[in-house]
Amino acid sequence: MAYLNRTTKQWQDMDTAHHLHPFTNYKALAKEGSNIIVKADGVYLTNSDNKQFLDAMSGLWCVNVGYGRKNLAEVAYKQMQELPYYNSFFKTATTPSIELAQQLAEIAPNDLNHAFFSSSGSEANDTVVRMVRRYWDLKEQPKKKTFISREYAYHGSTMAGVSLGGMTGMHEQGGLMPGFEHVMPPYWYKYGAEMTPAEFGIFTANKIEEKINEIGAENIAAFIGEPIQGAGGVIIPPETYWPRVQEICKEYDILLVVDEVICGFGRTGNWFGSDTYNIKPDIITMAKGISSGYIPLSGIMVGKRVTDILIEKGGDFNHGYTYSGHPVACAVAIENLKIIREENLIENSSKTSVYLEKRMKEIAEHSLVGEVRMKSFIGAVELVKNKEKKEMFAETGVVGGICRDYCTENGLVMRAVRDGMIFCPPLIFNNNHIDELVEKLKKSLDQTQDHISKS
Ligand code: PXG
Repeated sequence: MAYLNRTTKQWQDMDTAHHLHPFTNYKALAKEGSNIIVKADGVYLTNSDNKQFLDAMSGLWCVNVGYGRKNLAEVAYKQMQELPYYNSFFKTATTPSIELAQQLAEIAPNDLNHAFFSSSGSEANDTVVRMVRRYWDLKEQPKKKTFISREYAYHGSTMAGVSLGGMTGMHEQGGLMPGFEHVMPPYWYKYGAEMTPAEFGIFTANKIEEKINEIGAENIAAFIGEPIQGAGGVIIPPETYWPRVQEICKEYDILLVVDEVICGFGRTGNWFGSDTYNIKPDIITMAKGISSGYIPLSGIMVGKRVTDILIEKGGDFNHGYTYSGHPVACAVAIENLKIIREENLIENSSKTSVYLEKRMKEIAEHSLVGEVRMKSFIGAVELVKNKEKKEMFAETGVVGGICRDYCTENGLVMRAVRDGMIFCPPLIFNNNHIDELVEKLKKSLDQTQDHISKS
């Protein structure tokens, strides 16, 4: 493509001059310049200097089927020629959106049989807030408006998304609306030292009950949580957590919303994280892996408890997006689901994760590593100041950032969340890729160790 004929320096200068990146320190980026990614195939990325990177993050937790899938491009090309756009407003629909909704109903957990589509995880969570509040209005309990979520939760960057989320750095930047409360997450390594994981699971679930009692159940609309908190640092809950959360939601009559944006579509060894943890949600949020990031698409799946009321008593639901049920995005998602099914990617990745876990045990031995935690194809390597004492670094995020930069230098893409090194590889990762990941990560950990012992 013509626009590829520029030098890296030219791209970087143009980028600095005209492009505001998400979640970025602009001054720092202008000094360093962006890493310009120009192509990708399988599990490898290539930048504008022709350097290759093993992508252990599936892009941004989304390219579940890997890069370079011609089928997905062909389906988009065909759909664009046949019907590039039409909406689902005013009593119309398109065939890909109907087909996708039906296929999602088949794989979704519990009795989630209806899809509402949008284009990003944030928009999908905005839909959740509006639909849940509408539900309680229709049930004639209009005071039930407040959402309970967790600290370190990430549910998006729109106003509802950021409020649902528990990132204080985002709240501080004009983010937190009233009606959103946050409780302690089941982050055992950081907070649970004095308890067994099982005790800590109950302890943190009970934080939700405490919050309900503080605010009053008559004011609480829903609890929202990811099965495993992804962008919060891959916080894997003890097995006792979700059963107790579900008991609490039932007891106090509040809806349970499960954000499957990262955990969905095979990430944890099943179609959904809800399957892995035996969660029976009233609503789930989906994005990312639904289209493997080839095209923006998101949505929510809604269960009978909500749809019965919405359909029977609701009248007009005054909510929707121009691109809700976009035919090209839905066609790509249908093909993406077909790839996942036909290549047995969920079962295969779950089997491959046994080898990943075995090799990650070697990483856990490293003197910088406090623990490695993982579930199938998502995990974190927690870097610590003192392994024996489980002591974390006083200034959070510095060492993680250093290690991430060494990884990049060594041709490995990992994400640092605070001082946790995250892996979330495409489901097509094989044993050779895992060996490469482990070798490059070991080298980066050694370099990080050297770096901090010198400074
Ligand atoms: N829910 C969850 C669980 C997510 O991880 C969203 C909602 C919002 O999706 P959109 O499509 O609006 O971005 C996400 C997104 C990171 C990072 O740095 C993670 C996400 C987005 C951007 C950066 O790890 N997750």
